[in-house]
Amino acid sequence: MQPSNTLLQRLANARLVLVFTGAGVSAESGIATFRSPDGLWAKFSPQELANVDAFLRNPQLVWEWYQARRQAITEAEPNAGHVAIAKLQELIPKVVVITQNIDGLHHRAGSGDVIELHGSALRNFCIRCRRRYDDPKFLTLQEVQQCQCGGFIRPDVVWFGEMLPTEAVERSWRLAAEANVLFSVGTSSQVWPAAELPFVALEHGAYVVEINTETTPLTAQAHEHLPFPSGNVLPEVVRMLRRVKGEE
Ligand code: BV8
Ligand code: ZN
Repeated sequence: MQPSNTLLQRLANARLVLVFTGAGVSAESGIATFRSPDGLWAKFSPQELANVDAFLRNPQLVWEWYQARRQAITEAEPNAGHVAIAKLQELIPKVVVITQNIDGLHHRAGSGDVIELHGSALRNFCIRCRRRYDDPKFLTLQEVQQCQCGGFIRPDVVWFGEMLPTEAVERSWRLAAEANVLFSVGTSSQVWPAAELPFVALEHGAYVVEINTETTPLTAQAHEHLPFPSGNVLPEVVRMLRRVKGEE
């Protein structure tokens, strides 16, 4: 697979590159995506677990689902795709990762500027008084815990029907309007308002490249669709860009 000359030129002249990611970028780290046949939502729909009513109705069930996912996250390692995204920082003046993932793998791969649109599974807070509970022991306790105020402690993620963090949204939409290139990597582009981001970049003249083994609602509008695993494509993009910039 060869990145196009157009993409390489755009990257070589870019001031700001955004990398918008979803569960697919972590698939090669062994973390289940949502919509694949054996994915997280194969057994139940997101509405059943990833929402506050489900948590209030059955806090232990939702807590256990997150403990199982956190177990997978702590055992996972960043893959070649995450690492390549971090390496882009050496070749482009400003690279910002805007992720829908809650696994923290972009940070662990070395990305220095990561916006978590849907929060992080590595943090918790009390649903009633919002006190933070970031002690790592909460990542492994199997019983859902209660705060001194009596409220249940929940993962610091954005559930369906919940607002995204305002500061994260404002900064992401502002960056999308300024970006020279936006990669959309490993996302089915179906969950809003996050899915709107690549379209905002398109409207403002960014060169939009989708890296996804499938097609999505973004594919038809993207300038390029690279239908390969992100762990293969992204290292190739970095290698070719190094050569173009004479840094190899
Ligand atoms: C809100 C965190 C309202 C928690 C998540 C109708 C129209 C528009 C919107 C709505 C609507 N009905 C309801 C809504 C709103 C709803 C929504 O969008 N629903 C969808 C289902 C239609 N959105 C919300 O509720 C949002 N909040 O709208 O608030 C509001 C407004 C005002 C005031 C108050 C409230 C909140 C949404 C956030 C939900 N939280 N995650 C957790 O993780 O547990 S969503 C979760 O799924 C992810 O974060 C991500 O955002 C989303 C989609 O998952 P993906 O990351 O894309 O993963 P997926 O498995 O789907 O796809 C993986 C892709 O990778 C595939 O395409 C595959 O081909 C590809 N792939 C796989 N392997 C590889 C690969 N690609 C490359 N390489 C590989 N190796
Ligand atoms: Zn509390």
